[in-house]
Amino acid sequence: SSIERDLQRAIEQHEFELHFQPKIDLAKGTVAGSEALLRWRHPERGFVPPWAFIPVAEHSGFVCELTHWVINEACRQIKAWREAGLPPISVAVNVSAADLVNGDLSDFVANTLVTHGVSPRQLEIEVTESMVMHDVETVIATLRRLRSMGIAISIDDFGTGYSSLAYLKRFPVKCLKIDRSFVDDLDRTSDGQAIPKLIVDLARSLGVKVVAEGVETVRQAERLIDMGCDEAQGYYFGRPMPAEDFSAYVMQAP
Ligand code: G
Ligand code: G
Ligand code: MN
Ligand code: NA
Repeated sequence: SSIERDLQRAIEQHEFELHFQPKIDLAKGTVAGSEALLRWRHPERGFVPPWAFIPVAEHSGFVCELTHWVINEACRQIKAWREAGLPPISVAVNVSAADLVNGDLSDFVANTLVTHGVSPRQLEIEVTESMVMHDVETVIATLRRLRSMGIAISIDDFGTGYSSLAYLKRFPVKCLKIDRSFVDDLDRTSDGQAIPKLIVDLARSLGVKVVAEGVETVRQAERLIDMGCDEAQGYYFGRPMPAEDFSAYVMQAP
């Protein structure tokens, strides 16, 4: 497709950029980390949202090249923030199933960390439950290699995929992210607390961290604090923003 051809050109022409959304430590109110979200500034089409090109890139196999760009850019930014005197902030990047099945992701990550002199503790990887369904053994092997390098793995959109809880025991998971549809329900329905609470308790008993996504109101934040959720992200705390805005955000944060 024309989008496919455009994607290759877009990398060469530096049309992609990462925006960063803060993750807030709910107990302390401090910035606990960030999630990197890909943005495409197309010269004619203007801003192209991820849902319009990531599925295309996944379908064509180009997504692996895109993920490499994202990981390199995340590491470059971590280094730039460090050189600017910012406190160390972790960056979580989203990857696709193809990145895990191809198996070379851990080599690429290892090399890129070395190139930029970045600690593996500052880079995190977000995967979805559905990715586990693709070639389970290969995916687990790739995730274990990443984990053994010191990279934290989060399960994104937790509770929305088709998967069994059994994989949680086999996966080197560091964190569950409560999908924003469940966070929405927190102040919409009377039983809205049930699923977020269940995920918080599950994370607690597995000994993993839990992050709520899509927090838009103070009420949602308060309910999540009450149930013992560790971290949250969402428009209430901060939108995904360009790197310069994100560093200003961190500078003025508690
Ligand atoms: O803000 P938002 O519109 O950025 O993101 C929409 C969707 O695109 C989310 O599901 C998010 O996980 C996905 N996404 C954003 N950036 C990336 C990326 O760099 N790689 C992949 N694979 N998905 C991304
Ligand atoms: O699937 P993933 O969790 O990676 O995607 C994050 C998506 O959620 C991005 O599109 C991001 O822009 C969006 N997002 C982040 N915070 C909020 C929020 O508070 N409300 C809504 N509606 N979307 C959000
Ligand atoms: Mn994500
Ligand atoms: Na999500």
